[in-house]
Amino acid sequence: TSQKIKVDFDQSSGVAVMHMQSPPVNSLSLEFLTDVCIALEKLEMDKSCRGLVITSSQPKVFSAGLDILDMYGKSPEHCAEFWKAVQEMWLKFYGSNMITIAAVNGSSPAGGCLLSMTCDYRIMADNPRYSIGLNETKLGIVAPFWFKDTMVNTVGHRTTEMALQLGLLYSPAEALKIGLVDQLVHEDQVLTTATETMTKWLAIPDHARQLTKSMMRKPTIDKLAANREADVNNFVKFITKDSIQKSLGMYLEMLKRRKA
Ligand code: CO8
Repeated sequence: TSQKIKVDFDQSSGVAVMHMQSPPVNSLSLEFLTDVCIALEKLEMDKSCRGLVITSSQPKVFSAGLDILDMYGKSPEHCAEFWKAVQEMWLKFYGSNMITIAAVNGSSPAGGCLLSMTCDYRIMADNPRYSIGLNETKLGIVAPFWFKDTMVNTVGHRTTEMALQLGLLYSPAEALKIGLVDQLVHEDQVLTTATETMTKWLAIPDHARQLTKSMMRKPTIDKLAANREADVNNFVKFITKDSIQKSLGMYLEMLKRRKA
């Protein structure tokens, strides 16, 4: 695998830990998404690997979501390639046969939140400085239907409707309350708690658990799988609009200003 992803696989437990280490904020660029997918595919094919914990090596951030620079000032062809990679990541994680646990050890906006929601269980650091949610509308963009469906499947329809319209980013305590994350622990304990939780999930026979997971998720997955091309076309048409490009440009400016 690439240097931006470190995978530690423990043969004896059958559990792999995927560390995202793409500085500064693990933004999901085309290159990074491709690497993540290759790493996941390898683990998926290894029958001895039953569980996967995904976490961040970056301080304070799990993932900043999709790399805005892959959507800003890029050709329609590039945007299409990028979006296919985003779809691929979601399809692979949401449909994984492995037990997947997100060790959310930092902020996790937008695509970062999506990635964590594809997992079977989420443990977040209880640091009130961190936030998680689908904040797309705040960037002037719209979370596509499969982002929405994933959130509905996680926290229900009404909560998703408000969260998406307002582009809400939740504190860990709020995220726990609405069920966007399953458990909060101290920052130092996120990864060890994930490993402990994994033990509980590993005790369930794989075939029964996998069929159950598939039963819950298949309708959502099938919806995108049957409409990938149309979804790419929608994205490209939307994201390359002048007005949308302008919104993204302003958002990037805001990120820089906030820093100064
Ligand atoms: N993409 C590209 N660059 C980013 C991103 C990003 N998502 N996030 C941060 N960066 C950059 C910053 O601009 C900054 O760059 P530079 O050093 O050149 O100034 C650098 O990364 C470090 O960022 P910060 O200084 O802000 O780091 P902090 O540790 O202070 O904060 C955060 C970390 C909280 C993650 C903060 O960076 C943040 O809020 N980032 C923006 C997150 C965000 O809103 N992401 C949304 C992306 S859109 C998405 O994922 C789904 C899109 C669905 C598309 C649907 C269209 C139809």
